[in-house]
Amino acid sequence: MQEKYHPQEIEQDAQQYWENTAAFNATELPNKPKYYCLSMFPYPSGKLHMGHVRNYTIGDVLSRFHRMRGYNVLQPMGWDAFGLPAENAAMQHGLPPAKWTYDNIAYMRKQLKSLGFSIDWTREIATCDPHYYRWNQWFFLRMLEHGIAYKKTQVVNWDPIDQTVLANEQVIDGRGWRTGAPIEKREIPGYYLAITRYADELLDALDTLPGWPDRVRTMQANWIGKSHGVDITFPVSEQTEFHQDLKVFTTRADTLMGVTYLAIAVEHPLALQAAKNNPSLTEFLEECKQGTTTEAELATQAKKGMDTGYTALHPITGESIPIWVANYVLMGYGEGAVMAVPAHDERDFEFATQYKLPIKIVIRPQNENELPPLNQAFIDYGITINSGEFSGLKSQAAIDAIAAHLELKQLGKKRTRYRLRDWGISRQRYWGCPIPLIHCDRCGTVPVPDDQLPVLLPENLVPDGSGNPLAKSSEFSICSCPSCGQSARRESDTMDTFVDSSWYFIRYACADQNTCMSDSRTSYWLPVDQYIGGIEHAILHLLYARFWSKVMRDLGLVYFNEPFTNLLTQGMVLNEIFFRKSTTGRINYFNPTEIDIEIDAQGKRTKMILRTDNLPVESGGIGTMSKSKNNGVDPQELVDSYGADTARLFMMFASPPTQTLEWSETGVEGAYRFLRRLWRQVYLHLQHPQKAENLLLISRIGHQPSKRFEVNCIKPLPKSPMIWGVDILSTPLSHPLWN
Ligand code: ANZ
Ligand code: ZN
Repeated sequence: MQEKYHPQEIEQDAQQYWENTAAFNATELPNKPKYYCLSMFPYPSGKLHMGHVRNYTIGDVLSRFHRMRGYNVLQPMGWDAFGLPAENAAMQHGLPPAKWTYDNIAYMRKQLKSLGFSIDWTREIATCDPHYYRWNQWFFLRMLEHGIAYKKTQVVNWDPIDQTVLANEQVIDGRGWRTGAPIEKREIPGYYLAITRYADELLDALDTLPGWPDRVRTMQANWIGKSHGVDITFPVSEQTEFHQDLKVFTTRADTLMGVTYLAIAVEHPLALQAAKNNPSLTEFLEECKQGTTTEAELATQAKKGMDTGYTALHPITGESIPIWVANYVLMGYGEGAVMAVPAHDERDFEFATQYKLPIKIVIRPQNENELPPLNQAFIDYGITINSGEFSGLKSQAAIDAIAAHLELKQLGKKRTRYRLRDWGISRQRYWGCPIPLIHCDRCGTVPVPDDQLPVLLPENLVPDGSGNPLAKSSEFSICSCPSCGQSARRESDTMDTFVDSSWYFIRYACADQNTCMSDSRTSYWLPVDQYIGGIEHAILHLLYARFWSKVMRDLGLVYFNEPFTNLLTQGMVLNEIFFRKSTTGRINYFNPTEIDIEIDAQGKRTKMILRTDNLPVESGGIGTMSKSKNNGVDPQELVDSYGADTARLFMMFASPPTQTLEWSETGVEGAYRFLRRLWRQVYLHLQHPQKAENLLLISRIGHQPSKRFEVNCIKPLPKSPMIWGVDILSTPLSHPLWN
């Protein structure tokens, strides 16, 4: 053993040794307990960022720990390789997205290897590989056969920059999740997966997941949004040309006697009918088309509306009630119409105040001494008042009584609804998995026969920003109809990339399987014992993956109910933000590595300057490492100057895995000095074994009182004693394992 700590040499040596001995290749060993440790696979954007390093370090520590405790560990890795950034990069450089993607994968794989993660690389998956996406296509066809995949035309969120449809989940504050562009509404045909059929199971099974953070379970439950209510029919007055009654969905039938107007969505058929001979209404509906179909957005935007001039009859009193179009009513939820009760609903209150519509109080607080507020809606349950024969009831009793009454008159029915919508998977994009369908003039839409799968995505096209190059490629598009043989056209839409990530963790179990989607090895490895990734995937990815797994189960392909037994959402990596504001108000961000900071004896900052021009900069505080704030630190530089172990050690020690981690150069140096000292201790120990010292390091890195993590190091390798990172044990030091 050498005297000095030279991480680069040591690490290279160790990594080579692991590679030569296939140390981390996992095989199915029926007599050993298995531990499937999965970190969310990266998008191959070009190079690793600190978030990846943290994610994969946590996963690796858990993998090593379980390996040491006798588990048969699988820790795989792959690439979420389809998606828009590749197309955009391709446009910028005039290169096919395939080349950009594969180059990035090669570079990032090298980076991951240099970090010394104990990954089984034989199971590597790239979702853009036909061996993988072939099974997306195959399974899509099975879902089509079972009616789980189906086609419909719907108002969708259109991202004008990426020129594609986005799922509601992909619209954040009215903007595209990737481009940040304001989203427009468009009507477009596409394929949908019936995730709503699984709504109840997806919701109920959250209770079977104690290993998930409560926060994530709550987010999923809210997303599914089950609510119990009543569908109520308001007969439309005779003089209107609309010959259908207006149906609404309400969770508060107890407030029925307080309805003062009805509000319908901008796209509601009644609104369109009313607009036919009402130019200002037509104009208003047009105006509302800008914006999104998402609920969060509709709830927060300024309320706008217009009277249709139509009226409907109150189902109990027979009173005539005006029908308004309102931008806060969602076409895609309930019936696309609401009975507005301004006295007891915040949005209705705001709207009624704005348009001077009457407000009628019909619920009072349970506690008689409590007064309902005058300048806002009283939204709690209470006791009905001013409600005729239904007065004096508790809210729940009133709901039941009113529902029963309406049911007798055939004007109402209790109903359970979900906020969850079916998952639209069609994207008008090139760099994705082709939807395996063929359009024939004679036979209609024909599935590609299984023996013709995969429908290969051409890898040589270069998008130019004007729509989908697949649609323009005759080589791709023109084909013959599998059913009649006549010339036909291939579907040019590709699948949402969330499809790719919905089952990659299943494929890892049998990545080399070329005759079927999943084989018996999935029964050995799945479900995943520990999943680790960012909280940003708490809804979309995790819900889709759960849904997809359940469909695979129902079609007899896997045998578990839930794919991820335990979930850890790691905290963000933060760093200080430095900037200057130019005279025009433009903000320029500088990377923290370019800044020199002077500190006085009291530890106070006296100076912050940009090294290149010696002029002062301002601090914008601490924020998530991001490109936009230019406050990222390149993990590669860190590894190059200190070695992977320093990076890993710092990651694990600076903060508990689920908490944010503040970047600190001095922290990194501290980790490095520690490893140097440790190395020296081992060296001395080997020189003078009689002076044996216990080289245990103890540190708490977990916060849950039930799980005290403690740390043990030193894992000698045969060739030379090596210090390999840290292995984190969830057993306290008093555990017999240590004796
Ligand atoms: C009358 C009422 C009175 C309501 C009251 C609430 C409070 P959840 O629980 O989320 O399902 N609603 C129904 N359909 C809607 C749509 N398409 N767009 C916007 N809002 C809609 O909410 C159900 C409630 O949301 C319903 O109950 C309805 O307003 C509104 F004091 O009806 B309520
Ligand atoms: Zn045909």
